[in-house]
Amino acid sequence: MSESRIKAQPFEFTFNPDRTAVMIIDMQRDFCARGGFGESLGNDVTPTAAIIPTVRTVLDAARDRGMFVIHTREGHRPDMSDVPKAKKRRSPAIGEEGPMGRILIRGEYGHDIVDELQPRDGEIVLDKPGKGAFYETDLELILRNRGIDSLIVMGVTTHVCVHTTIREANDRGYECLMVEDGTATFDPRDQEASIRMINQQGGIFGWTATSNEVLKGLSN
Ligand code: TIU
Repeated sequence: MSESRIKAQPFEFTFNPDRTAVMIIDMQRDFCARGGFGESLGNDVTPTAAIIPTVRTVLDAARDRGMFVIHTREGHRPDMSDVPKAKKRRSPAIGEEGPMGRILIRGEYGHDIVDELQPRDGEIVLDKPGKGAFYETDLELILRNRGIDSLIVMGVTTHVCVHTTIREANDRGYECLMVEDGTATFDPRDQEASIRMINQQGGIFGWTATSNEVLKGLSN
């Protein structure tokens, strides 16, 4: 397949859809629904829940295009043997019982992806213990085996798991585009800064674009 183009910041993003993965970061109930990990940290989940329809629209366009799709989930083993003490100290709710099950624990209702964005057969679901999707996962192997060189990234939260993943990917040589309105922070003040931090300095970590521009690029 030939090269596609997306109007983006700081300049046009060109990509080959056959070598591009759409990554959806941590669109879990724990971050998008009441009573989960996000709320346990003192946040309002309204902004993270609000992007679900936009993420779904871009995801469906990528599916129609036959692109490779990866969903990530932040979480830990039920015995919590993979939770660093330092993480538990500053996120004490991890492992505690909540209205959606034990917070941020694999297999619990709250840990799973929201209904609207449930993975389909053939899509990768990647469980990660940290904020970045490369740390202690087989993501790099999966991308290499599939010949992926570019990532279109959506999900939550922009400044935490989305940024960490894009920064890890950028250092590994992947070209990343972050969908501006397909990502969200709990505090809206952090969203604008997060977008600027990706596309500043000539695209120091990659590109950003609106979902409208991404949809145009996926359809041409
Ligand atoms: N706290 C916060 O903003 N985010 C996280 O802890 N994890 C993710 O971003 N997924």
